[in-house]
Amino acid sequence: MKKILLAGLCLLALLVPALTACNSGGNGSGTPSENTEGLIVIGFSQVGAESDWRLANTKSMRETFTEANGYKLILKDAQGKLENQITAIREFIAQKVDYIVFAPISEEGWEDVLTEARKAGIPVVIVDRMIKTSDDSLYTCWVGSDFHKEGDTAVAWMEATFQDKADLKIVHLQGSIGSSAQIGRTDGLGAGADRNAGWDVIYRATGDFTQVKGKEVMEYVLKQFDRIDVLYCENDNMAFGAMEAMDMAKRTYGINGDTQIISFDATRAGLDATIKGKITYNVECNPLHGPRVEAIIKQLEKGETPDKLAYVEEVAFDAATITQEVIDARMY
Ligand code: GZL
Repeated sequence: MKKILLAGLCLLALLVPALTACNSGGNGSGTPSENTEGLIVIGFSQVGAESDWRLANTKSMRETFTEANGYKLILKDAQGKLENQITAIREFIAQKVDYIVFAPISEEGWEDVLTEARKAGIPVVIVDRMIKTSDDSLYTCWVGSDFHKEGDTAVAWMEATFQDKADLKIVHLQGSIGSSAQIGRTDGLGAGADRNAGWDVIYRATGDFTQVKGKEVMEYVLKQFDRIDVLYCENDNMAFGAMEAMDMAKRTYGINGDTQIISFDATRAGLDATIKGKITYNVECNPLHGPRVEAIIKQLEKGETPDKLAYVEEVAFDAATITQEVIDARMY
């Protein structure tokens, strides 16, 4: 009898998780699956996987919000589409997650879905980029970079470095149009061009923060312009694509070349290009937001009130002074 009973209990033990698993989220009931018992459920809508920066950002979130740390992370990759982010946030609302976290692909278009999240009583933490809204009660708090400061840092370096040049022919490779990162970095260059009469932005286009599009745009540019003094590139991956195009066109760049490349993100690959003198100046944009978002959620869990806006400290790297020790000491 005992053996039969034990066998029965073992069989039941095997069945229960399987049944639970079958019901986990698949029943459309809108409740997180039972296997999140005791875990804080985080719905995270990520822009996509367009750049090294984005991959490092996603990695930071995954490494922070683990079940071992007490979280269930539901990560949705929007593949670069605003409508996918809005759909994901609606799914998180239906699943009654504990927190909604998202990196907004663009600044516009969030009022309706964030109003729905507020009605559902789900705190929203915005990470990385920002949204444009007149009602900041639509989100609990934000953590990310000061993109205008990043642009200003790059332009201050340009003004110091090129102060003796009568004129400067500049090509501007923009990030995804409408994203805070693009807006801030573009505004920085715009203000610099307004202040420096000799600066001439001879061409401006978006490379959408990707290497493929950065190369495509630069292939076109190189056919139009023989002289490019500066390539102001709003992230490393577009700079890598532009370098590919310049290599193919046998155009020189970097500290000993005709075109000085200014980039943003300072990813590991970007800093490797900087210490090699291929990128002349690289402005950091720190992607390690996982621990920062967790600190906010821990405060909220304790009933505390985190700062509404939290800017991350960032630096910049000059090919003339960067060292391998500095690069090796970095976390990404
Ligand atoms: C910046 C981030 C930008 C990076 C790009 O915080 O939003 O998006 O600069 C990334 O590399 O694609």
